[in-house]
Amino acid sequence: MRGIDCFDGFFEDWVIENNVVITDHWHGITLLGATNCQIINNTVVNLNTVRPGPPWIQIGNHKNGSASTGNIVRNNLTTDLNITAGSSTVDHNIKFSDPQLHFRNYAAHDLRLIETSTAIDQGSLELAPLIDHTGLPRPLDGLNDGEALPDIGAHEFSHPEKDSDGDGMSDGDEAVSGNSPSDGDDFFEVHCEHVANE
Ligand SMILES: [Ca+2]
Ligand SMILES: [Ca+2]
Ligand SMILES: [Ca+2]
Repeated sequence: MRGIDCFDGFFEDWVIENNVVITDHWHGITLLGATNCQIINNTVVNLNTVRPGPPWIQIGNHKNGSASTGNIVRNNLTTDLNITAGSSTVDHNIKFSDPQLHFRNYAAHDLRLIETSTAIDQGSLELAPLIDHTGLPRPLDGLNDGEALPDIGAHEFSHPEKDSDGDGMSDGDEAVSGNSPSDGDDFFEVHCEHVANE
């Protein structure tokens, strides 16, 4: 089965961001005939190791041979890239083969990043979406080194100790509880009141 695959361009000014594509075909995200499109902060992984695949992010010529121009492919975590020369600005992408190096539970399709992933804080701020695939704010300081930068891929890592908004809850805990790690007025607390018997 193919992913986000569009073969009959021209596609103009499309923004494809924050998608998680898990497929057993070459076409993870494909635009054939693209003008000024943006493919940013997506995660594209292989469903299995059987051919066809592994899946790629592709920008190629229109099927009539006309060139694609002015596109941007950035901050993507993908098993392959297939970008026709001259069609696109291509930067801050990671091409990987071993999913165990990046994802919490690849077998169960939980593609949130693990703390040791080299994708954390390695993205470009330029045109990066301000939330991730799950709605978490982006960028977060996933390395806890004082600099909040976007991660590569669809998911932003929330550090288990970093407290970006200073509300007493770590980014990691806020991601679990469903609070915002960038809003100091949004946090989770339990109030216990002692009621004495009279
Ligand atoms: Ca980050
Ligand atoms: Ca916090
Ligand atoms: Ca908060």
